[in-house]
Amino acid sequence: MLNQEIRKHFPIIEQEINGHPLVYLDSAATSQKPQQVIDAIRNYYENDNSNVHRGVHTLGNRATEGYEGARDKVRDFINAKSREEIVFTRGTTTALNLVAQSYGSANVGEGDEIVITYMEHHSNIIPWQQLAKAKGAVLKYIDLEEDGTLSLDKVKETITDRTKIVSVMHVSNVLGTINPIKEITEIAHAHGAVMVVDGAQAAPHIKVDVQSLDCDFYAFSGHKMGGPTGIGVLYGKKALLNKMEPVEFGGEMIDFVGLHESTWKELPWKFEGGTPIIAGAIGLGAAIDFLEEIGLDHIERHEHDLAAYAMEKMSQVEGLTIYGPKNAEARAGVVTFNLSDVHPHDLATVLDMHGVAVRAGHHCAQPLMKWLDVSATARASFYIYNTKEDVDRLVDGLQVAKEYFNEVN
Ligand code: 7TS
Repeated sequence: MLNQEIRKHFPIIEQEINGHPLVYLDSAATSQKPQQVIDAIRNYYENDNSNVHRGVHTLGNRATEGYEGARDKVRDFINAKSREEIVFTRGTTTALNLVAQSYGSANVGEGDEIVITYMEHHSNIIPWQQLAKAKGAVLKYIDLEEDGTLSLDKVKETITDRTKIVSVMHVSNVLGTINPIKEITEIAHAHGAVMVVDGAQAAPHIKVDVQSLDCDFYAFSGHKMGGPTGIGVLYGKKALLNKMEPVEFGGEMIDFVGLHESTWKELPWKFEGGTPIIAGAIGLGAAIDFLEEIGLDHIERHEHDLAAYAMEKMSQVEGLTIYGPKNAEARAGVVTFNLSDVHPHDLATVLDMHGVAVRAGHHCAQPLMKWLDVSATARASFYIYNTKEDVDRLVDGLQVAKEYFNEVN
């Protein structure tokens, strides 16, 4: 599908913001939704709405087929070995907390190590901080190279035989860095540690193959890949998930309930307590269909091209600092920057006056902000509907902002 054709599938894009056509450059926070996702959710509520896994009536069967069908689509999308390895969660955050609370509580003890990096999102820091505190374990950080990449030498220096869990983001939501997950997994496994991957910024943008990566857990969110909010995925290797205890207890996840003892359903349902996120899963399934129609290779190529174009154009703006890898091939479609000493919030406000939506702040990565020695940055993040014209509009906005703040100061 051509870029202009893809855009037509996103009704929200066709609007003006402050008198200018909208340029949405905040897809790392959440992506826009194609019409077929909106239609799938609407169709579910209009025609099929019912609770799942209860058999008997027709609507119930349709809802179950929709929900479990979405699980098959996810399995195929990330090339998991079996559908039992796909657990629906509320999002990446919930998925990572599940691993920390279930696998972590059972397998991490006093003096053991949990290894993460300086570039992690708070969702891949705090669950491990809490686990380390509860268990008397040590939370270690892999340092970054100057350009915001990871070197395997430093990975090797940090992971030891005391390391029980290594958890690393696949793609950085701030620097755009694509991390060498397969190689890090090999190192983690050589020390007997499990490898957890925060795939929130990868699954929407690059082809993920969990069998090829050989990671033990992989977490991502539906809302960053054209799907609705409130649905996400935890992939886990079956042998590990089988041994893990649920963290939420109640309806749906049980097999037998006695007065003082209960047993759990088999995988994956033992981790899905309560009425599940039925419409969310169906919406995610529709988003996967849409992404696969376009092709992940095409999406990845498009974003590399946009990032390269943006970095080239933006580097011509005087006083602009871009963070992260200089080589656009080493990064996904995220460009984080600051303009002289203009506060990123002020910058984002001026850009919004010109219809350009970017995010400003710490991007839920305060340790990384400290590492970069800044309190905040502005960030443009691209997706399938963005164009080179969008980048031009961003650069025009930055030029206007520069002149405006020069005059004010
Ligand atoms: N991990 C990464 C790498 C992320 O970018 C995000 C969200 C999360 C985890 C959490 O995902 P959630 O769906 O559970 O909230 N990142 C961003 C962002 O960069 N701006 O807003 C949200």
